[in-house]
Amino acid sequence: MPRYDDASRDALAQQFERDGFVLLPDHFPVDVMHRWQQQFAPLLAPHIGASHAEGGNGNRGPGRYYVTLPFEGDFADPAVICDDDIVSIVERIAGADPVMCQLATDTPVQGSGFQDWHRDTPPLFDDFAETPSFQLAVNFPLVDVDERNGSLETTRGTHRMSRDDALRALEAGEIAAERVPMRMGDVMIRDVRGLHRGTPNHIGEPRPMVVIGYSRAWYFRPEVSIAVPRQVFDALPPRAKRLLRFMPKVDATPRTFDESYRNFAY
Ligand SMILES: O=C(O)CCC(=O)C(=O)O
Repeated sequence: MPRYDDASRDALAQQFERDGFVLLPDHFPVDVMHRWQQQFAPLLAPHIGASHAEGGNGNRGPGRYYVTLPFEGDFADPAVICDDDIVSIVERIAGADPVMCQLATDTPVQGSGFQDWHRDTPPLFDDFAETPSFQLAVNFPLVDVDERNGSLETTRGTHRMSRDDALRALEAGEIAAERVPMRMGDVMIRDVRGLHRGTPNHIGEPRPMVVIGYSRAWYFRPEVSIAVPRQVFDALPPRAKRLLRFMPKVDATPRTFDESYRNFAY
């Protein structure tokens, strides 16, 4: 059931334009998030096990793991991946007919530290940082998140600044660093050019944060993709099929993924 009318969606899109991110509190039912959490735990476990054997280095730095979700079952639930409020806000920000191109998780565990401040993508053009938004991340946590277990730290307005200008402004105290606590069910929509960093998880429980990537209709991200089993695709509603139109269709859900996606250079 949509929770926002057109005027509220417009207001959220305007807030996004200003800040580079927007929060939708209590958006997804908590029982749905619990189901995702339960199904995610066995997918994370082998990564932690393997990295423990190698000294605890995750594929995103110490104690930090990027894990792709298989596109099936709850992870392919149209009520989540093409939620009407979210897609309508994404369309207001990134134009009509967007694409969905990423379904994964970021999980710091105990032993993780502060990441370097970064953006997740370079600007479209060199020396011209201020284009409208073209790549968005929709984030939602599978546990309650606060300063104990690694809330995202971010900045407002830096999605429309060059990385160097944003770093300079942050260092000069002209813009503030802001921790974003989130509860299960909360959703954040953010421009991935906003300067941000992961923070340490100090407790013994992993802190999974789902990331769904949506981009402008014409934008292709070779570094990520979603392998969509044909059977799952065929059962999706038209809007979800449209979002996934450029994603590879496969006979069976892959069980291993290339998790080498990196972004620290930006
Ligand atoms: O997990 C987080 O809170 C942030 C992770 C992040 O920004 C990254 O790995 O690029």
